[in-house]
Order: sequence, then structure tokens, then C-alpha cells
Amino acid sequence: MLKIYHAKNTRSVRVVWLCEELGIPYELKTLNFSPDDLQSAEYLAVHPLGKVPAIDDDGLVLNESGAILQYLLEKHGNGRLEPKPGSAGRGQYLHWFHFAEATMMVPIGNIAQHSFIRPEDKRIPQVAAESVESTKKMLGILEKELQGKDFICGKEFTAADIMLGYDLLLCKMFGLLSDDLANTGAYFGRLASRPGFQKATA
Ligand SMILES: N[C@@H](CCC(=O)N[C@@H](CS)C(=O)NCC(=O)O)C(=O)O
Repeated sequence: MLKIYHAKNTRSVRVVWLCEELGIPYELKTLNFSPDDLQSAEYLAVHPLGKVPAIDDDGLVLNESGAILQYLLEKHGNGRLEPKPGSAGRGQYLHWFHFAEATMMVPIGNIAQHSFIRPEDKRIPQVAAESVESTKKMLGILEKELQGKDFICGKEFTAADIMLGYDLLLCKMFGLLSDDLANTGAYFGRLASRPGFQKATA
């Protein structure tokens, strides 16, 4: 059975959430988000950088959240949760799917690193402050994009919403989903009300 290496409120939320949405059976290997678990010899044999998520699918070990989602969609999706390759909406879907990790998670990750993950003497307050500003800029882009839309690609919920939903979970935890971001706040509310999100963040 598919094994998911997971730690609470980390990017492994995306993998668990997708499995819940698609009804993929999985076994959860829950780790503490601490060097004791992530840097253990046992876990480094699964993920050489000691990060989450990772999966072991009958011996195939993968460890990039976006790649894992794409792999599981190809294997189990049967066309669900994404526009068909070559269809009109595919380009926008790919844009938002990858924007979530390649662009938006960069400053969000830096806020986490320089506010609480690194030991205090290795944190750079200016990086944290600049990353808050970058994240706000990206939230402004999302706010415009979401005008009149239920989900990032329109009416249909897709895996791009799972990728972005995790970013917004952290923005909410960091107090960055301010009241003036009405479209984004309502969008996050729609995502957070899904049973799959709730299971993945429990
Ligand atoms: N691009 C990778 C990033 C993985 C990553 O940085 N995961 C974080 C948790 S959200 C982590 O395990 N950090 C531990 C550390 O940096 O020591 C992905 O999307 O899977």
C-alpha cells in the first residue's frame, strides 16, 4: 500500500488531501517535525534531505510534493481534478499548480525558517520581514485572480487548489490572510471546508 511520510501542517498535507479527494488507500507514517525524526538515519534513507513529504509506493520512493501529486493523479486520477492535457484550461492549471510551490512557497518558507524553524542565532529578521512583503504581494495577485471564481481554475476544484490551499493554510497561520483579502479568504474557507482538507490537517 502507498506509504506517506507526513508531519503535521507540512507540505505532506497536500499528498494526504489528494489521496482523500481521490479515494486512494494509504498508510500514514507520521513524523515529528523535528531533527530527531527528520534527520534520523532511518528517515534519511527515505529522503536524503530529511524533509517531508515522501512516499513509498511499492518500492518507488518520491519526495517532491508537486511531483507526488502529478504521479498520483496519473496513476489514480482517471482524469479527475485536472483539465485534460491539451485542453483549453490546461495552461492556467499548470501555471497555478507550479506557482504554489516554485514561487509562492519561497517567501512563505523563508518566513517559517527565519521566524521559528532555525535556531535563534541563525535567523535573519530582515529575511523574515522581506518575505512577509513578498508573500503579501503574491496574495494580492491571488486576490485579483480569484475575483468571481470559486476555485483557482474557475468552477471546478482541481489539484492546483490543493497545491495553493497549503500555501494559504500557512498564510492563515502566520496572520497574513487579512480581512481586505475578501476573495482569498472566501476561497480558503471553501477549501478548508472540504473533508479531505480536514482529514489532512487533523
Ligand atoms: N519542494 C519540496 C519542499 C519540501 C520541504 O521543504 N518540506 C519542509 C516541510 S513543509 C521540511 O520538511 N522542512 C524541514 C527542514 O527544512 O529541515 C516539496 O514540495 O516537497
